[in-house]
Amino acid sequence: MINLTSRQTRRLMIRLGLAGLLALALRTSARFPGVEQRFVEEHLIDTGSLGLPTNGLIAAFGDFNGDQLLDLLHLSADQRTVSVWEWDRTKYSWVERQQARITTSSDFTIVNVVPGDFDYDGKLDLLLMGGDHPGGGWWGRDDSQLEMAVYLQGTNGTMSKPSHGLGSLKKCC
Ligand SMILES: [Ca+2]
Ligand SMILES: [Ca+2]
Repeated sequence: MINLTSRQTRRLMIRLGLAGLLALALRTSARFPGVEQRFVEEHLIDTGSLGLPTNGLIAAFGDFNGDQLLDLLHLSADQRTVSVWEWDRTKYSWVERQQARITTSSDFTIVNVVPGDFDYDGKLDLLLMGGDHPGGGWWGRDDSQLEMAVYLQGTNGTMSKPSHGLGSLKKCC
């Protein structure tokens, strides 16, 4: 058995403590980049289109089919077609619900898409805003008039425009 004086015991404890800190520091440094890298860079991952069209834009979001997965509302580049794209978790891709596609007449350019359940039946409907020459948006021109049209979702997922219109808004003064 080794007999240590209190001074030697204190030195030994300090050395053990320093050795422990050194070991901890070496172990911690392995978590930082450059020692044991799991990730090469930090940046957004290009996943491709995931089935979505490469032109136009995503105009709105909503759970269109009620499966609690967020779906996308795509507006075509000519601003005359709105299509519903549902997320398919098995394919890991967006799939268009073709029966829900809405194409407006040539005198209705869409400037806004507002999803909502407008008839309170539990199915998501669409309010389209636009016009023949909507200009620079809501307050774009003095003579601009904004038309609105509601499309209700049917039982089979189709979209239908009700026979009665919502009218229009016109900038005044
Ligand atoms: Ca959904
Ligand atoms: Ca509805």
